[in-house]
Amino acid sequence: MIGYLGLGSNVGDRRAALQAAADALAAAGVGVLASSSTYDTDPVGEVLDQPAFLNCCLKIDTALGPEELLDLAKAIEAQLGRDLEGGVRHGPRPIDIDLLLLGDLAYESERLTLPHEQATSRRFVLVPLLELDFDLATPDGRRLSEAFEALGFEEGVRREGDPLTVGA
Ligand code: PH2
Ligand code: MG
Ligand code: MG
Repeated sequence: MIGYLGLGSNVGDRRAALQAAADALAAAGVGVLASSSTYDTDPVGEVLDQPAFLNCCLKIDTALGPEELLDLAKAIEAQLGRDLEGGVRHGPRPIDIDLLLLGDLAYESERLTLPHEQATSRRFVLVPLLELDFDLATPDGRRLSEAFEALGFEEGVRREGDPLTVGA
């Protein structure tokens, strides 16, 4: 199934952390088909007083179901040094791997909602997602480009650098 992941980092060498996450996903058997450019983004949400993030999105191909893919994402976050117990919720983190879209799946469990709420509400997610595929839509047919258009411009999102290296 084709899916889209959001990667973020705002501690340490941000680009190295995003690349390490993409490499770890591929090493675990996830097909990493494409990366967006990387974007330097203003923190949004509950904790605003923290360093700027580096964000990008990956297009993936996987046979894993949503819960298995989430388990893998959490394992890679832990492997890359994210303190799963002590960290401030929504606070600074060396790596964050979020499941944004997985095929046409609308899915809800205690720990996961697909599509991810941020896939239609946050510029730091929508800019890289639309760079990868401008025709993306949610399972109910809502075009992400229209969700993007409805947002204001308050959330700063600046292109930082080239896409991550994938499929090498
Ligand atoms: N992630 C958050 C909270 N706020 N802001 C930006 N710009 N980028 C993020 O990845 C991000 C955030 C929680 O995961
Ligand atoms: Mg996140
Ligand atoms: Mg997360």
